[in-house]
Amino acid sequence: MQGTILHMLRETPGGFVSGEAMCQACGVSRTAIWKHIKDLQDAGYQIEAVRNKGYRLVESPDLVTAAEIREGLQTTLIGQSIIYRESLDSTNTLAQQMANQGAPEGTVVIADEQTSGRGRRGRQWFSPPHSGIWMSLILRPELPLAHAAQITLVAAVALCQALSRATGVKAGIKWPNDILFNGKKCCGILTEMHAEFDQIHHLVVGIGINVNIPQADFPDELQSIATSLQAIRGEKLARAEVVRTVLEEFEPLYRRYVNNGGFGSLRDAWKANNITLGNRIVAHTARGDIEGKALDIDEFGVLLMEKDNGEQEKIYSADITV
Ligand code: BT5
Repeated sequence: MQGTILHMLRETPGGFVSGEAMCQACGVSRTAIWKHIKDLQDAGYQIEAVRNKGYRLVESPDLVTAAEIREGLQTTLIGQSIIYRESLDSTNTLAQQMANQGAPEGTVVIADEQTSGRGRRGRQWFSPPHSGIWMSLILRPELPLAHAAQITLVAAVALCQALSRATGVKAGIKWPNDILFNGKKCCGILTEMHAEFDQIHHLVVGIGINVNIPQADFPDELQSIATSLQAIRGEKLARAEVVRTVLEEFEPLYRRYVNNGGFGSLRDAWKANNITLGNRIVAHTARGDIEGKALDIDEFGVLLMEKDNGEQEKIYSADITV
């Protein structure tokens, strides 16, 4: 309902929309409309109300509420259900709970702030309020467990394409889960899964995007390794627009991935956006550090390295230093 009201206000930039027209569009009373307008005002929307004229939108805050994201969203699966919270410990945690309780595929859980955002291997993810995109997608692909990690690569391609389309920022993928611009990380991905026997029951793909974080606001330990779209572009961006673009880029890639049975069909798109291959890297694996050149990625998303002694090595899971 708030989405419809917002949509009507935005369709009439600078002008008034009558309360009557809103009543008709929403099928509710004037009092109900007034209550929704009050809620929107409380959320930070500046809406002018003038007797006999109606309502006028003066200014919108930069919010990532369900109503804001839905406005013009061009997807049919991802984001058909959106759960927004002002603050969460971690969107991945709530998404896992909801997935266990049967939330449908494509559900998006998003928060304005995370108090305990997490990265891989128990690391922390800096997630301040009003400035980032901290969200998790619930997916239910019918795939063997061994394929689950590839979803991170699918999301990475979607993120690069979305940043390029929504903001013009040409970022690159550092295998497997980092999106970098000029060597600094602007997005991270954390895929978590629940499996039964050898099949995926559900996946939660957590996506963090530093949008409107001034460079000086990153903590000291992140200064040299993190950046934001605002720092890159020199201006603030509308977060909801970036969210929409990410969901719109992810959906067709995900469908292709699931229907064509794997990462092979997206490999070229991944390569086109990667900044890993061809470089000397160190792969920090559970078996120790491996140094050499990143040669290629195979149709399962596995990284192929050439070690300094000329031997080739397959890297299934690691942190990479480029
Ligand atoms: C990641 O882990 O990059 C995965 C980040 C996923 C975050 C999303 S937000 C929504 C969802 N809910 C969650 O709780 N998480 C997901 P990893 O590759 O392990 O990188 C973590 C490292 O990145 C940290 O140890 C820091 O060095 C650095 N880091 C922390 N916060 C950062 C930030 N906001 N921007 C850039 N780098 C950051």
